[in-house]
Amino acid sequence: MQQIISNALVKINKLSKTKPIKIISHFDTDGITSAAIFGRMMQRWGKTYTLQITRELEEEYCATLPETHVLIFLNLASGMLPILAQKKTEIFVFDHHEIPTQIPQNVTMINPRLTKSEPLSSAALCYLAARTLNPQNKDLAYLAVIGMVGDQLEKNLSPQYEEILREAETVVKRGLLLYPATRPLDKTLEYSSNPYIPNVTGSYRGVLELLRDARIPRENDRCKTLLELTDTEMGNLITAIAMRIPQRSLEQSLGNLYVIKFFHQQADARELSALINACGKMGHHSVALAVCLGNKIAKEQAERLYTEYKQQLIAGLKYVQENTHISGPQYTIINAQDKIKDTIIGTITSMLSSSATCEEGTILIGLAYAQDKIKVSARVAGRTGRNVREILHNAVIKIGGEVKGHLNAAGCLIEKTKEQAFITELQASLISTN
Ligand SMILES: [Mn+2]
Repeated sequence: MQQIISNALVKINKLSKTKPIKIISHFDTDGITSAAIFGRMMQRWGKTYTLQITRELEEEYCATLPETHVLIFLNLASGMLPILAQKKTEIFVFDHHEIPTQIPQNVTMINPRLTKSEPLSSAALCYLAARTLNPQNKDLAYLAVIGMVGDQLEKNLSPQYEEILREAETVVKRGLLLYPATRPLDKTLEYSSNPYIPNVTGSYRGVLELLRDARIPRENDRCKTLLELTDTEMGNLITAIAMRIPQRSLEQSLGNLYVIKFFHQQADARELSALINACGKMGHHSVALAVCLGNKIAKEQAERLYTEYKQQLIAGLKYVQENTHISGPQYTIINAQDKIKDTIIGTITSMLSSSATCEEGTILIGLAYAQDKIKVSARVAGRTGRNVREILHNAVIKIGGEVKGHLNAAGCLIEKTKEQAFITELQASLISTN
């Protein structure tokens, strides 16, 4: 990987002397942290560049990208190589997604899948590039940690990540994945939706009972944070929660907590990832980028967007709870129309499918209007091997639409005029695979 990165940097350096550079990155946490690292690296390198964050890399969007520029893609484009091949300019792709087709002549690919090396997020690739160029860029390691958490690559830590964590001076602690781990535990528990703990989430009295069961003492009239718990206290807390939620949710909620330095304070990388993700989802990409690079005003704006985003999620969950949906054997179709935003329908279906009340093997499909289209998100509860990508694929064959995603999480966009036709096809597809 190191050799591929070094070669790419040499090429970029050479090209930058005759051509302007345009960076295109994805709007999720990994994409935004990638852009922040790469942008700062370019700035310190003395290179000028323009940067664009995009939600999706569609053919139409690709057509708008100027051939007068060297194009650098971060956290996307591995799946779009045939389209990139048509662009008459040099292209670099720093990405970790699957490469389904041959790499065209004009594309330099920086992707860990090429070398069978360990999985790395795009932010980690960008960080390795930045570090190669200038040791001063080691101060950007915290962004690679946020990107890692954003892409959920933290469960099986590879040696490369161990090194990045050290360089970011990360505090790693095993335990319960409630966040932020830096906030007094009573508050974190009260607002915990993942895992959702019956009679504790949303109930301060329930929180106090749980804390009593777990024998977690108060200190100076303040509840300890997760980060401050001793190993015994952490163990007791997990036992007390295990009595209240199903085994499946508990297993998903155990792992490493990562605490990094951010704005001169200790901060939970998961919380920061959620904050950046929220800004991206709400369409405020420049706020998200500025937060990554330490802008104080942007941080305040981001906090407001994050709160608003969480409120939208809660309103969406409430809508789902209070309305009836199309359901059949082991499936539910939530046709939210304009009641839930297209940018959060995926998150809502994910949250519902991992909740304790959702039976293993159940398929959840959410539909939300996205201007003249409908955004469709499909998820399956648990790891049963039921293939939601295929189910969606079979449903859109007749009506049109490209399915993206994988076995247990997939999505697509369909024409709004095909709403009823799609639901009919979808039900047929669901029943035939059950
Ligand atoms: Mn990624």
